[in-house]
Amino acid sequence: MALLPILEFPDPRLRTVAKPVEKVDDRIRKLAKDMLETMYSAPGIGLAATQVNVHERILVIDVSEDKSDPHVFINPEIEVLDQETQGYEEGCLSVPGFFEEVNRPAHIRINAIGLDGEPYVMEPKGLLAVCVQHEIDHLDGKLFVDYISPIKRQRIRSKLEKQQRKRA
Ligand code: GNR
Ligand code: NI
Repeated sequence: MALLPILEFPDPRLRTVAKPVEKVDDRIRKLAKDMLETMYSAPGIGLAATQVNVHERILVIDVSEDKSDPHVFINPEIEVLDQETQGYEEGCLSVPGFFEEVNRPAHIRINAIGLDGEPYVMEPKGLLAVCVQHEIDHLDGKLFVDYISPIKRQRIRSKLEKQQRKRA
């Protein structure tokens, strides 16, 4: 059991673009397990490796109410299936305490590798589709606050910096 520390905005390490996982081995399986534990403990519905300062393309998600539906996506690739978008009030463990509406494609297909090393395809809907896109953004060094107004983003940045100074 290992809980990993989560980086917080505006930490520049959150802007790192993650590299593909080359081989699904015991190191990656241990990382996925620790990420799931960290996500459940937070608690959150998703976690990208970037948030725990590991810059490889792996993310974990469970949008169930009772921790009954863990998903691990390695080297995920997203295809947008049509033009429809959905708005959702997003939060982020790396931007604690702030929530803002973000619009994203509603219908997507995900190609990824599982913990068994085998490729799989999925067409997530609703919150799962929102979350997958939010997590893939992390792997590309993006945060949900990049989609809101610069004024709001700056306000969030100042408040989090102040909190972080108090803690340090
Ligand atoms: O726990 C989380 N909740 C959430 C709510 C709406 C949209 C996205 C998310 S993901 C977030 C966990 C997190 O920060 N993952 O990167
Ligand atoms: Ni997040």
